[in-house]
Amino acid sequence: MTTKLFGEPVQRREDPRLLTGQGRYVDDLGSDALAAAFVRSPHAHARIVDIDVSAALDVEGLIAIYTWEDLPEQVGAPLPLLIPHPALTHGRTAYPLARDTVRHVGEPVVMVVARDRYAAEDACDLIRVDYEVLKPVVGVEEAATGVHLVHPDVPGNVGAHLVQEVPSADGLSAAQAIEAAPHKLSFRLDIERSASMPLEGRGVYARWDADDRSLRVYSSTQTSTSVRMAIAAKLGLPLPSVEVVAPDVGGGFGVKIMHPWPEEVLVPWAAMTLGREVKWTEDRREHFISSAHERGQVQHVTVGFDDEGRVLGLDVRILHDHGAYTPYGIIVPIITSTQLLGPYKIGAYRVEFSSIYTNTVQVTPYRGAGRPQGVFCMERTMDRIAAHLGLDRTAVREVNFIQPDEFPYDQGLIFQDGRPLIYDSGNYPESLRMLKELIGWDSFAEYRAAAEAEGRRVGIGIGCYVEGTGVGPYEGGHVQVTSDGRVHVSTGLTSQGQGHQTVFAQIAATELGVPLDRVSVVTGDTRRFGYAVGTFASRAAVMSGNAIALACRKVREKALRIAADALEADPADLTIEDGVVRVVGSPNASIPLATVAVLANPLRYAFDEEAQRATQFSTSASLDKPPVAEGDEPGLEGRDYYSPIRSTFASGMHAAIVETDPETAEIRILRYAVVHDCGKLINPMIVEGQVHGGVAQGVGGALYERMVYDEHGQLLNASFMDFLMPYATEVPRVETAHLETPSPLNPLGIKGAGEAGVIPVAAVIASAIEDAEGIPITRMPVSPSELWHLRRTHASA
Ligand code: MCN
Repeated sequence: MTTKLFGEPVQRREDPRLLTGQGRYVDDLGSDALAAAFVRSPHAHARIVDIDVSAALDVEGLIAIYTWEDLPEQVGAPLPLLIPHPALTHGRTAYPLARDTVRHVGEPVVMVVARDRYAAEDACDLIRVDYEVLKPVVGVEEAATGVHLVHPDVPGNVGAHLVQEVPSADGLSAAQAIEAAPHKLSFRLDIERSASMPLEGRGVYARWDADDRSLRVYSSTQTSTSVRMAIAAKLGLPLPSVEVVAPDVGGGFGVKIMHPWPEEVLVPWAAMTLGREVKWTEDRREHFISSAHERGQVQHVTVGFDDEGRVLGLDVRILHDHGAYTPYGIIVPIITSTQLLGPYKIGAYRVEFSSIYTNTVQVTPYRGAGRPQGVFCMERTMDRIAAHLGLDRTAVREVNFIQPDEFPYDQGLIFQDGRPLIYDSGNYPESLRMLKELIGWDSFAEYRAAAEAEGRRVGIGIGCYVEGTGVGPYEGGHVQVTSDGRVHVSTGLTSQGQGHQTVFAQIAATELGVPLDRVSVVTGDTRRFGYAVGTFASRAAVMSGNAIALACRKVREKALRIAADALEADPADLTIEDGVVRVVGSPNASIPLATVAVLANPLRYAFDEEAQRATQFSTSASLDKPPVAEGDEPGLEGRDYYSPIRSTFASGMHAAIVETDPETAEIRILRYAVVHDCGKLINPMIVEGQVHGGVAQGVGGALYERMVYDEHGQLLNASFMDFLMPYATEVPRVETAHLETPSPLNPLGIKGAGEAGVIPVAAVIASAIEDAEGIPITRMPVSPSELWHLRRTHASA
């Protein structure tokens, strides 16, 4: 490798285009397409008695109205359950249009297609749906009583129940270890429901080509290949007749991994049925009430520990509010329960969760996916232990850390895919040392004293996490060098703003020894790459990054072989620099990679004179061989896949200093520090951006964002007027330091980074507020009015 771009803080190449309004999102396409709109349920739980569309038929510009009855069998069948699990004994998914019962406000009931969105919405307004309202089941604890049911055939509203138990080294169960421990504490910890709010909502635009019976679909998705497979299966089309393109996607944060969404089936089906282009663009209210939420867990913790704070036994019981359906299986509570232990090795562990149906929007993974809840549990527990023993909070963490020489470390737990949860590498004591230095942990007492002297109330908090990243099963990369010396990279997963155009180009440029501006990258287009999984679980860098590197290595090897032939040199003596293959130590012996690409194709189409001259002489050596040798292929291109045996574990630690107003209880974050370890960094600037974005979302989850349902299952704050998100004014400057412990599991030594920023924030802010106030913080988010009430309750207790 000579053109070393891996590891450099290269500016994001996609930004000038995106920041100057030249991005192309789904709604920018198909300006002549028909518009789809949906009649959605106003009730949380109701039986559909009758649907009367007659008044809507007169709307000018109306093209079609569809109810469930109008859908062909396969299109109208329930949507797939994407990740089954043996513990999910009662998995349920929705019909694309409600069949006879609606189970949350916002569930689609009727689809209207019209000349434009105005006409479509007018028609929706005139459609009358008669409902027999049923008792809504709201609130996970009420739902768990099973008195009223969301699905009549799911007893107790329990979709899944899972217990995992890891005994201590000396064979004690968690209950026995807790019983035998010198100290014991029990408490409850809640995280409220929230959701991802990408700037661009969901959207689908479909074009049917009647001549060759093919469908082109543009979807604002994180998983274009899976959407393609789902559409082909649902619509009964051969896979090659369906292409799905994710154009620019204005954020996803998990919500766009669900596939297919009802609209992703219905819009293409309508396009095919009507022989017209059809488009649907989600509005913000639809995003609130018809997409997906997450977080939303009640957690009961019992912990036993020794005098130094060493955890001897831990018992966690989780009630997970799954909403009305389980399209994504039980991945969220599985992640909470298996990654909750974080960087700690503890004595014995028992975790149990029940996944409970309620008449609310379904739950699917949102950035961090179950980890913020788990980290809240574990880190609040560490703080409680420290408070109980009168120890420094960092000392309690330190005594429980897995040590650097203990990797690979098996937590004894089984993940969603049935594989054991094994941490590959890390250095937690060093992370903590770096964090304490960065935030000034040891000198905080002086800062506090000075602040108190001014009548200010401040506190410091900490939170640690690990994150399994780069999950399989696979991802691929294709790399082609063309005769103009350009390098075209494609991979099937999609981009929503993570900077893949830049990092994948950095990898290819480094591997092939070409300048960055020679490399172009295509993601999320099934026309270019058909086999892929998608962008979620902080996997793109690990999965596609390594696949692209492996594909480049194939191309490099072929390029060196061809160049060695042409230069009459040994491939081992060759290097590629700035797009030119050179013989090391012979400055005049060189051949441009562009010419090598011409030589690689026996058709020999060279468009510039130098390449034409260079390619004329080299056929003679192969007179006794066919132009394309057996096992070879024409062209300078290669494809490879990366498929890991298990995830790699990124980790990090955050600390914050907060100030709480003694009178108004307003909470301000004064400083926020992050030490982050995602193995080898491809681009430190992009990773910092990812961490900053994650922290901003975490601040939202800690202080502002929550879904407020009333007892009727109505979402009371389904707009940006009422659902508070932090502005730049509420997000502190994030001070970041990187630690690099390479992953031994993949060729590039990298771990994921995309979710890390969000994971510990609620725990860290809770820790800091608790430190400032001296009041236990057990529920997040916490608002100033809640803090004010907590103060009063605490004072009177
Ligand atoms: N990176 C790096 N070096 C590493 C690891 C990562 O330079 N050692 C870079 C990657 O190359 C990539 C970025 O950091 O450009 C994030 O990498 P990765 O951890 O692989 O995450 P993904 O690219 O798979 O992105 C998914 C992740 C998830 S799960 C959510 S949710 C999320 C997130 O990314 N959604 C996002 N970040 C987002 N950022 C934006 N702008 N929009 C979203 O919707």
